[in-house]
This record gives sequence, structure tokens and C-alpha cells, in this order.
Amino acid sequence: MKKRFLSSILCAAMVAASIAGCGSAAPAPAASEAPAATIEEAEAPKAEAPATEDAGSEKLVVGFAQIGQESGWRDAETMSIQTYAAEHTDTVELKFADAQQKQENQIKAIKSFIEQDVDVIGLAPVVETGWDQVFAEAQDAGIPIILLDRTADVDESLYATFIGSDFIEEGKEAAKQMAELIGGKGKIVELEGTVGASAATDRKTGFDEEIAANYPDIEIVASQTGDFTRAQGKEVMESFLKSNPDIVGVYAHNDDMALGAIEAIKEAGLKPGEDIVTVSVDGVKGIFEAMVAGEANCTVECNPLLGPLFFETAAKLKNGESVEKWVKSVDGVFTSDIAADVIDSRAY
Ligand code: GYE
Repeated sequence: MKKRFLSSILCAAMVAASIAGCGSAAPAPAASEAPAATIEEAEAPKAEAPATEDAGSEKLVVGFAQIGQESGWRDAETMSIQTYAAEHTDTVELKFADAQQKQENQIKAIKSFIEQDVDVIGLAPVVETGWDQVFAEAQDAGIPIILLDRTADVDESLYATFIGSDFIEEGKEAAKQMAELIGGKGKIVELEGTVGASAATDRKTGFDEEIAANYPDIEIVASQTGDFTRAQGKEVMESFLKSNPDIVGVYAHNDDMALGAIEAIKEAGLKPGEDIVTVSVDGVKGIFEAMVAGEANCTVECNPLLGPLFFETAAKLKNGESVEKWVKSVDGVFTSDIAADVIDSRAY
């Protein structure tokens, strides 16, 4: 109990520090620097461009190859991008492709953006490998690529920048939170994200390494992919529970899978949040509701509201300005103790 209390103070302090940081930070990078819960401002409609603006100035044309609709997090990101475009039709044109979870569809979309000669291509790579050729084609056509929210395993010269979180750090933080929740010992299971996705590979590496290095009495007895979806999170958790009846915790690489796992735990006649604790990543509304209901324990935030920063970065690239190779999001950690206090301020 004491530990939980301390962790809630830590969370509250982090939130306070982030809010303070938000207020004093420079406006453009603030979208990524601020915790998602406090950046609604970045999504607010901007003032219309003045009528005097050069009527002949070209719009920024951006193609974005989205992964699909696997999670609440993904939907929030899509909404952030589309809302920004809809609110800036005077300066921005968005060509949006939903690849329905398939790399081949993302590659087709990129090729079509190249044919249409867009100014900048944005991509959330469903998996890390297999991009060299199509990225080289974009480079030959003089079109910069922005990697949004997931990284690609290619030479750095093939893309302009990566905008997103540090998944290894998220995994390490999740491990610390899990250890605290279960008192440093016990058997736990891990629900992995999409096989080959940077967000899954790194969240696993960070978590597993932190446990192995610092918590010898915690054993990860099973680890399997649930593809970042609620349905598969539930399905995999059902089989975990059958073969490992004595587990005390579940770590899920995203909240949607944790929400699926919570359903499975309940159907097995156990109490999620008590008999089996949950730690997951993202910070979507659904996990806050579960925490308020006492059925989930902790989420490590990962900001999906990247639309404004994405377009601002694309505009810089079009103007030939330099951008950092990694624009890192700074995210918070939320435990059930403070969920009720912050749930209304959550923007996604
Ligand atoms: O955590 C998960 C989504 O790439 C960071 O993808 C993103 C991850 C996010 O499906 O919910």
C-alpha cells in the first residue's frame, strides 16, 4: 500500500512537472514534449491564414501511410492527423492511406505517393524491416520520409526523422511498475505487440532486460503476441491462464491487449487488478476507466497526438530546413491511485 502511495505521488509530481514544462516550452516542439493529457491546445483550431497571404503559395502536400485500426491508440493518432489537415485546408493537403495491417499495402501507398509527387511522405511502419528499396525510390524522387510513431530498420540516410517515443524506456518503466505492484516476486506473463514491429520488439527488450537485471524473483513464464488488438489479447490471455494458473501479473505491450486480458481474467473467475495485476502501455481512455474501476493497475503513456508536430515537421522539410533525426516524445506514467483524478483531462 505504501509503495502504491509513493508511486502515486511520483505520478502526480510527473504530471505537475509536465504541465509546468508545457506552459513554458516553445510552441512547436511542445506537442511532443508535453504529455498527451495536456496537449489539447495543440489540437485546437488555429486562426485562419490572413487574407493577405500570397494567393499563389503552394499547399504542403503530404501522403501518410497509416498501419490500420488495430488499437484505440492508432485511432487517436489517425484522428490527430486528419483533424489537423481538416483544420488547415488552406495550407495543407493530406493523402491518407489505411494499410489494414499489411506492409505490402503500405509499400503500395508509398509508391503511389511518389507517383503523385507529394512534398513529404509520412509512414508508421507496421514492421521494422523490408523498407530499403521503397525508401530509396522516394529518395531518388527527392521526397523526404518522416517515420511516425514506429521506427524502421534502415540506414539513417534513407529517412528525414523519426517522431515518437522511446519504447525501450517504456518497457523498463513498465518493469519497474510491475515489480512494485507484485512486491518484487512472482510469475508473470507478457502479451507482445505485432511481431517485427519496433514498438513490440523494444518494449519487450526494455521490460525483459530490466526484470532480468534487477528482479531475480520475478519470472516471465510465458510471452506471446496478441498483435496489439483487444481480441487477440483476450485469446492469448485465456490460454496463458489455462497453463499458468499461479500468475500474479500481466504486462501488455499496449492497453488494448490489457483490456482483452482483463476480460479473460474475469471470465476465469479471477479479479483483474487484484488477483492478477496489469501494467500496459499507451494511456488510452479505456485503461483509465479500467483503473478507476479497480481492474487495471498501471499504464505507461505513449503520446499518439502527433498530427500537429508531424505537419510542422513536414513543412520544415519542404522548406529545406533541418530537423532532428529523432524527435522524442516525453510521456508520463499513471497508476490506478491517480486515475480518477486525471481521467477527465485525458485527450484520447
Ligand atoms: O502503442 C499500439 C499501436 O506504434 C506506438 O501501435 C505505436 C503502437 C501503440 O497499435 O497501441
